[in-house]
Amino acid sequence: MSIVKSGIITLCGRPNVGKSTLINALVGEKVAIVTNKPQTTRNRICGVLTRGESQFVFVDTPGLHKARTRLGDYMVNVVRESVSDVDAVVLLVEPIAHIGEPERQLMDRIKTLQCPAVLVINKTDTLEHKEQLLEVISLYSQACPFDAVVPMSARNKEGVEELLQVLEGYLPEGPQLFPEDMTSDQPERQMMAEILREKLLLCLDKEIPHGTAVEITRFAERDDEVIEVEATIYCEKSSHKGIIIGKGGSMLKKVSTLARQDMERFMGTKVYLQTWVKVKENWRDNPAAIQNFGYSCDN
Ligand SMILES: Nc1nc2c(ncn2[C@@H]2O[C@H](COP(=O)(O)OP(=O)(O)OP(=O)(O)O)[C@@H](O)[C@H]2O)c(=O)[nH]1
Ligand SMILES: [Mg+2]
Repeated sequence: MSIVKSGIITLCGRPNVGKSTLINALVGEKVAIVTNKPQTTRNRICGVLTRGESQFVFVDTPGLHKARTRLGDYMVNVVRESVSDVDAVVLLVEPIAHIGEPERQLMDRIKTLQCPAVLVINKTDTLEHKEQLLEVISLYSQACPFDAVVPMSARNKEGVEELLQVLEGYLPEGPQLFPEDMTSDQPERQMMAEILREKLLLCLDKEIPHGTAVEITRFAERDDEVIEVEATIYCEKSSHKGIIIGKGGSMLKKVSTLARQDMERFMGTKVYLQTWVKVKENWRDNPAAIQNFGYSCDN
């Protein structure tokens, strides 16, 4: 079937609201890493869904927050650039009848755009009473003229089909933008780095995982189809390095094993992963380092 409708749809919202969970549910594959820690996503990531005559290009963005580092400034800038001239915008919110600063800022921005805007109230599985949902809907509807409101549980994949049907109605006529079988614009190398960063976020506490960056220094397929991946984990302090490596290397082993298993699932073949840990002091405030780790403004 040939594509007759296509469009770009940005997902935005505060950190940890479930944007990356939603993009994975929409695309039907894991294209973005998900953790229980805020500020997981650092870059703009495209997820592509092609079905019937339509092609959706979803843009996952970092959670809008008050930046405290230059990396944070970069992330906030990614949000600003992504919530712009697109075919539709989806604002994700928690199922709480309170409008916070990130929501206020994003709604101000959405009001200036000429495209349809959808409010997604996520995590409805956490609601005890249905009336709470009505309160949230009424509060946000008064604050911003949304074209549609979709309550959902992205994690349980409830409401995802409803959202797709709403968004399909907003897709303009347009050509195929990506190959039919493509689900993400992320190169495999970058996905490997993200998977490792996800495991660091999951396994480490406090500020340490937020100060890590991953560089893939080797990515090569051997004749026996095993993929060799070499990765360097950067952290901000030598005390952090010790924690990442752990007693007798136990933490690094745990993180690397979890990452390798996910990499193998993603690549559909065996992966041989080697990891190193290095210190790059306060890299999150160092523009050259930020750029070097792939967080550059023309990304
Ligand atoms: N209960 C519940 N939890 C959810 C739902 N959707 C996402 N989560 C959880 O919320 C947490 C954050 O999810 P992410 O998808 O990483 O959130 P995000 O908005 O991409 O976060 P940042 O990248 O940090 O901005 C994870 O622990 C998810 O499992 C949902 O529908 N219900
Ligand atoms: Mg995310």
